Amino acid sequence: MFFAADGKVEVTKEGMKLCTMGPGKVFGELAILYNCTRTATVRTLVHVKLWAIDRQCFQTIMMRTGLIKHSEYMDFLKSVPTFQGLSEETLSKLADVMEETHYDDGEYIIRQGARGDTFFIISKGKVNVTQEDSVNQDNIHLRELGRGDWFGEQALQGEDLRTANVIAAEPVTCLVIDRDSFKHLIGGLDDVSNKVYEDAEAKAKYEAENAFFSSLKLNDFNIIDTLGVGGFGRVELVQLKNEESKTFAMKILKKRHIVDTRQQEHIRAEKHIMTEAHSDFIVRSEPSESLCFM
Ligand code: 6J7
Repeated sequence: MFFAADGKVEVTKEGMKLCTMGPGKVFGELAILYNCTRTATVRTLVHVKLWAIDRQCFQTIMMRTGLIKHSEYMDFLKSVPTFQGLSEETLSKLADVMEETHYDDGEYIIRQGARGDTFFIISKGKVNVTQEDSVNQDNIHLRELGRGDWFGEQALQGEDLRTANVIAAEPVTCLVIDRDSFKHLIGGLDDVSNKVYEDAEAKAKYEAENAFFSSLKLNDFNIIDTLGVGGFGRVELVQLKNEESKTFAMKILKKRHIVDTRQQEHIRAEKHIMTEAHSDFIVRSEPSESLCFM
């Protein structure tokens, strides 16, 4: 295998020029790696200075580097609480299959909605996990992860789709494991298979809803029809003026009447129970002042 120190070489295959290469480039590794005959011809264009490594030396270096990496990965995996219950044999298999990948600051490691086949363990740097809110499509920050944290298990368990974005917050190195190895070596771990994010997701959803609904004013709605009339007021079918597909049942109460009949506590309790229900059919957020004081 050769390392170009100075000069210029030309690479051709079956008479066709493939490229030219200058100082700093490496060539001739394929025949050693795959134990095959040379796959292309490399010819000097000018006076060239090269460094050469023979097959045996190359293989020894590769083996040593591989062994060093393997032992580094083993030490790292042992330091991650989730993997501490794994046997030496399993850890060693994991260390064998892991691929090191690097990401720049701001780069998407995972995109929500994409298909996913890999599991990630962070060995260096920090990432942000965000999720697109279904109401107004804003990205909500869920958490920050760092060295020793892992992610990407969701798409490997249920549907193949990524459920959140993971974005490098600085230069990041991850150890990546493919779906099959994940299934055989990690997927059965309690920490991984029982990981639940509901709280963060519910919180994020609530915050997004809150931001959306608290900005609305009574004037933003059209009343379409009356759904019902009760002792304390009425329920109207309303729609957003600027997004007509968004319709709601809006309960309208007269404050004067509530105060006169001393129903304040009752009304507060009703709102509290509705909020606690965590139903997709109930708006949980605080209404804006103008909606409160209508
Ligand atoms: Br870390 C993390 N926190 C969350 C969260 O609160 N909700 C969701 N849905 N995912 C979260 N994640 C990780 C989890 O490992 O982000 C990954 C995105 O790809 C997800 O797995 P994934 O859906 O395969």
